[in-house]
Amino acid sequence: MRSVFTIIICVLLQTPTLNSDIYCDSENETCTRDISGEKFIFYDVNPPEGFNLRRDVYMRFAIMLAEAKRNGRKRNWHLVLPPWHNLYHWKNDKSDPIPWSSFFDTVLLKSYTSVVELHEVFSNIQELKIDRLYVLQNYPNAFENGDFTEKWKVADTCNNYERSFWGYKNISVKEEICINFQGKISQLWDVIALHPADKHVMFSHGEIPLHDTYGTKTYWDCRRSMVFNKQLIEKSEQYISKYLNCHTKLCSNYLSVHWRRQDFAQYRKNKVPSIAGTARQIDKAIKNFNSYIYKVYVATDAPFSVLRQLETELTYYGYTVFYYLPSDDDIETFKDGGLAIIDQIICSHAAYFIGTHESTFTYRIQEEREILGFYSTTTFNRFCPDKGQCEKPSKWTIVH
Ligand code: GFB
Repeated sequence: MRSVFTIIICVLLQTPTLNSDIYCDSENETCTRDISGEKFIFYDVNPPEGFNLRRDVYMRFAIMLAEAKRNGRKRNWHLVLPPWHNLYHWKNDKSDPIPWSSFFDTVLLKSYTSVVELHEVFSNIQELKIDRLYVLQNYPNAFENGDFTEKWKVADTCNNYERSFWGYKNISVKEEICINFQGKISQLWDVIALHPADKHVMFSHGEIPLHDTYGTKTYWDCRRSMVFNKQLIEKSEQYISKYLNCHTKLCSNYLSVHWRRQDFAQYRKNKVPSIAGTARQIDKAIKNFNSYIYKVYVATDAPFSVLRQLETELTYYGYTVFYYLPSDDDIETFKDGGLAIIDQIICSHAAYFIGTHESTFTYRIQEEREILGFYSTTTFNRFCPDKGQCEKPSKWTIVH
């Protein structure tokens, strides 16, 4: 009788907030816990990882939260968007942490699941003490006994982890726990359950947990909510309209390429083409696809002198080459991250696209084109090395 009474009280206590994932257990005395408290997941990513892998890591966390909420759980949990700070590839943006709104439409991100910018967390508090920082680390041998199994455990030894907290000096941690982790991200809920009263939980090395499911409708629902912000879209559309003379979303009059160089050209020489080989492949693709196309948009991280060499080669074939040359104002306004996004948007709208094998920058363009509705044959194309094998690109088509 006493336990039925306790359950009723607990239900009454919880109903008005509609905001708790705490299930009152009649057998223990936890019913008095604060059920109105909001809870936050923070995460960060291995410092050398670039912008476009980080976008995927975000999706893993966002989907983990959205799926739990879809099942009626974790209603008072929010995901904190880690500011963009000190990214290895962004040579000009090393100073202040950049909020997600500088790149994305955060209203749409929030419509997918409950996400907040870090500065929003600070709108209520001066100082943040994270209850538990879980430092995720790989198992020394992922394929123990020949199998990759899902597992995690509190680790006996901790790898070196340098806390930076995106440059914020008013963030600290009460306790740090190292976790060997392998497999799906939803296992993190079990890690969180180690300390159910925690309100601020952080995971470092957020890139280690994997998607529960990749390329499914769930994946694409989240992906579709990652829309670039209005200014970046407008800037890109102005360029497409003014220079490429296309005034619709699905352009028919230019080909685009993502020509990843830098570390790819240096360390993956046998996977990327030479400059002359690149021009040859572009020419071949245009002749096969639509020989009336004569405009080629090049997005690249190559030094300008190398880009000019590609331009010379393509001009020799009779093509007009376009690339986005930011003004000083553009650099100031959009920063390295925004300028790269402008390149991605312009590539997304082209009649035909060729990307760089195993570049996440290319993958995100391919996803954008799937969302726009291009035929997949115009999207999943890659540059091949001049000689040797050229694996087919993986093809992740949209699921509605
Ligand atoms: O996004 P990202 O990590 O993709 O590329 P990958 C690295 C960064 O290089 C981008 C710049 O975020 C941009 O800042 N970048 C690359 C570009 N391509 C372009 C481009 O066409 N235009 C402009 N404006 N900028 C990963 C790396 O790169 O590849 C890892 O992050 C590692 O560190 C791995 O090197 C092999 O997947 O291409």
